Amino acid sequence: MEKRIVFHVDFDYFYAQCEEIRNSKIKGMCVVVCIFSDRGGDSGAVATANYNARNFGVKSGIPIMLAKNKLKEQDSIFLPADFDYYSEVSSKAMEIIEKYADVFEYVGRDEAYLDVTKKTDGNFINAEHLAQQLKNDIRNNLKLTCSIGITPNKLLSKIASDYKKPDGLTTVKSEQINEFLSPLKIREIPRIGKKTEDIFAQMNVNTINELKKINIFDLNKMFGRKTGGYIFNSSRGIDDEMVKPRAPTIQFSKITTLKKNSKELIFLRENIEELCIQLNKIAIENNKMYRSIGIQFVNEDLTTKTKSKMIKNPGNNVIELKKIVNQLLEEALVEQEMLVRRIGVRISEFSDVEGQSNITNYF
Ligand code: DCP
Ligand code: CA
Ligand code: CA
Repeated sequence: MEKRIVFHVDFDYFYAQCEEIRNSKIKGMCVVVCIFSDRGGDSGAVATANYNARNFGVKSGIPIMLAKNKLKEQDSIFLPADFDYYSEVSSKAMEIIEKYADVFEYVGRDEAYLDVTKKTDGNFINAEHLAQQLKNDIRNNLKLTCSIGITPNKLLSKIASDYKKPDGLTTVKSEQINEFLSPLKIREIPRIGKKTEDIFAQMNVNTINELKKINIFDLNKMFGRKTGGYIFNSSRGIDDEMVKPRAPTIQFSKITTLKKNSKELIFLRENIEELCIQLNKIAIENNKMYRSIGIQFVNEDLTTKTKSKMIKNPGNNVIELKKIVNQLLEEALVEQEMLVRRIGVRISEFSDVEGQSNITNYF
């Protein structure tokens, strides 16, 4: 296979950094973004935390209660996750990033792969300059920092972007692959989780260098041919997977928990029309017109129901939005037996409003 240069871009402590962007006053504090469960109080889990908070052992997935305990002596702030806002920041950043790629592959809200082989003439010095420009571009426009791995393939770039965080830039050329991988914990290999790590730990295999000493036949015996082959290749930095063109499917949505559970048209209409106003405002602020409109119920038993509709011409007129949403609401209420607990609206299938910049005018 021909030599390639691939970037993996990953935004640093993403949700928590988004919160710092909209309120710079919290920047020196321990910032913890929480997903509160519906049970109220402090029940729920930490989505992510900034690096100040991580110093005290706060990380993704731990109970909010535990995080509060770890930070009780610190200057800290606990915020509820605001997914719509993080999606907005993400789509602005992705719009900037994709311009740097020959091929752009969106992976999720906070990461993407870029094939930059042509743009850089396959030269790693050019690639480092390009990556630095990319970092500057999103920092200047959005105040967002990211970490980038620059290597000959997706696997290595994913590991490299995680190597020096936050605000990192790590290059691994073909001839450096061995020395880069050898000392790393096997857990650094994507898809090797705690279970696999434990299996190897029992065999006294902890680093990638040690992993490389196990031959392919034994790996196949332990994990089957597919996973065995993956582990064998990964520990040697081998990965032929191409960067595939993939754009984010962006959408904006608003959802609210109703004051009381209900399936009464008038009450639901009042609530959903308020969401239409907020959502349409976001579309206008982002210079977006939409073609797809949808509504969602979260029922009292937490099951969901959705209805959506495509309109002929892209638009962002709030009266039109309310009209369609009301139609969808009436349709959804036919045969609705359960009471509705949360109600939401979503818009997608965007096109840009011509003639205006839609990146820099938001913050
Ligand atoms: N996330 C979550 N729950 C998890 C893990 C992650 O809700 N258990 C969310 C919050 C993160 C985002 O996904 O901000 C991206 O996840 P990352 O694993 O990339 O972690 P961060 O971006 O927060 O931190 P960093 O990349 O700096 O390590
Ligand atoms: Ca991240
Ligand atoms: Ca990530």
